[in-house]
Amino acid sequence: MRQAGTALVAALCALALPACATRADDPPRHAAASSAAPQAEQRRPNIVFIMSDDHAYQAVSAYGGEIGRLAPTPNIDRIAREGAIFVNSYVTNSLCGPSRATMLTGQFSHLHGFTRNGERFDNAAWNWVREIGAAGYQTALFGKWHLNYSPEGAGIQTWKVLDDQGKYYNPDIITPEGRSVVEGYATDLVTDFSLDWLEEERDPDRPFAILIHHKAPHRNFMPAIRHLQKYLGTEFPVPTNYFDHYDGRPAAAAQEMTIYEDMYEGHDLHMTEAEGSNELRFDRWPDDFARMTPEQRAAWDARMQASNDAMNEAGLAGRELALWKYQRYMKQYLATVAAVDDSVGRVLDWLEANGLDDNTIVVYTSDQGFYLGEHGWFDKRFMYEESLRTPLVMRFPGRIAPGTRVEAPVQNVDYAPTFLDFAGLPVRDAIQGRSLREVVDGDAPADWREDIYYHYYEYPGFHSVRAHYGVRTDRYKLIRFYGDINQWEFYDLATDPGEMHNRIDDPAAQPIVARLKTRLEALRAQYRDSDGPAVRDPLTAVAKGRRDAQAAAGIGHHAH
Ligand code: SGN
Ligand code: CA
Repeated sequence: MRQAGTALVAALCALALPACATRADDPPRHAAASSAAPQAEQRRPNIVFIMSDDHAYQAVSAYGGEIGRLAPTPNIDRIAREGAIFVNSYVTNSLCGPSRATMLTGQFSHLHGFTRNGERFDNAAWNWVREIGAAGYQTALFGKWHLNYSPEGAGIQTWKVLDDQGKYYNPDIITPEGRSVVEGYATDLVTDFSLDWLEEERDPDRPFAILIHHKAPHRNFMPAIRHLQKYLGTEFPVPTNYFDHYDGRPAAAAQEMTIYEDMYEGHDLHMTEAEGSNELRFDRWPDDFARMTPEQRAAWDARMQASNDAMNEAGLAGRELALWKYQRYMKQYLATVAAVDDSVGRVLDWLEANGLDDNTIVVYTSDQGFYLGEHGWFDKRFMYEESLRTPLVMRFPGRIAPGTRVEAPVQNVDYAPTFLDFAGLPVRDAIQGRSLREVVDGDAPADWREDIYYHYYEYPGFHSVRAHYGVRTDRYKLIRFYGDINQWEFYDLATDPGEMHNRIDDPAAQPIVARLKTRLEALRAQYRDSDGPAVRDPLTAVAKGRRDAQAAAGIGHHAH
């Protein structure tokens, strides 16, 4: 695979791809990596694992959608152009804490035990960062942790984290020394912490793994001052199912996550009370704005006032107001993404300027996907496409050919084994995912998975999304919602990509539905999530998950 990859790089460079052209002055680098194989192979790669929070793949221009065209992410795209883009990248449970715990452990929620936000991750449990640290890597984490108060005891050597969800302006920062408010914009601060560590604290003679985990573009969508007006004049395309009827989908009908009704007008949409006033409308958590300095707030108001005044003057209602809210949401959300993309650019530039880009794996992903108005929603949780998918791009010069498109279905359960594998460490049995090294040449091995398993638990909870689990193949999706709703759903994504028609009762679909039900049971058994009755009582499932996680992680064998 290695040789094939190198040959492909050479072939692509011969075609003068832009990514290669910028390196024309330094042609032997990739070639040298293979001819000097014995030495190069011993040089363990650095790992830069960048993750944002709630970044929809629809808002990453490398994925080619219309939003990306209007609000491009050139630096994230650079990773894809110089490496691989995973076009079928999914999560196992579309929620922050469970996803992060999955990325750390390589296990589904029911095994690591963190099934819903508000759980507490056991920092003593096995995770890949501690493992590669023990094998000689320097490890550091900056930004969002959100698994419990801090990473204390998780075996990450250096860390500086946001408190809980993190605040956009002047966030509380927790370090081993304590907690303090640091003035600045969260995305920029997390980048500064990361670059400072790389520049000043890192031992240049040892490989490193740095986790740069942003708060943005998570709710309440507050952009940096420099980006506040970036999209104010841009009209974004309204999803065709923005005004969804939810017919045949009782769980979708019962959620509380519509842009038109469930977003807080002040807190999330930054709308003001009246023309000429800067007082925010309903603001569920006033601290996000109250903690701005007077200068920051004045700069904010100066840039937002005209738009807010125009809105108040227009006196919109009903459908018009719902459409206005969609546009305001997109403007603010995408402006927070702009700072994340700036951050990625700063990190890539730093690697290049320090000659580290060749021997460093750079990964960009999000903890899950997000709705950008599809079905009328923001937030995530559902197994419907936009939140099930998560962006994933990866660069590793000489090992991943520029412009690689990975079609194989991958999941966040695969990240831990990937990092171990690239670091030259064995993958342990308790890990349920597989190393992405097997698919980054664009050619999946014959025994690679063909479908993916998903399980969401957090109900009752924010946004009232019922617990559900399901299977997605390359074409079909079968979901079972359970708890106070017992509902199966079936979609043919080839004919109904927007998942508007639940065909579970369609006679023509029955042979496929039957096949998928069998397949779903097989997956539940394979991943050991086969405790059927637990689905009636999510709390029991959590307790079982904890027990299984401890057994799987072999707790008791590891001294921490
Ligand atoms: C907060 C948000 C919710 C969001 C959860 C989970 N409300 O509670 O809208 O679903 O986080 O997000 S907020 O107004 O406090 O931001 S997650 O990314 O942590 O899973
Ligand atoms: Ca999230």
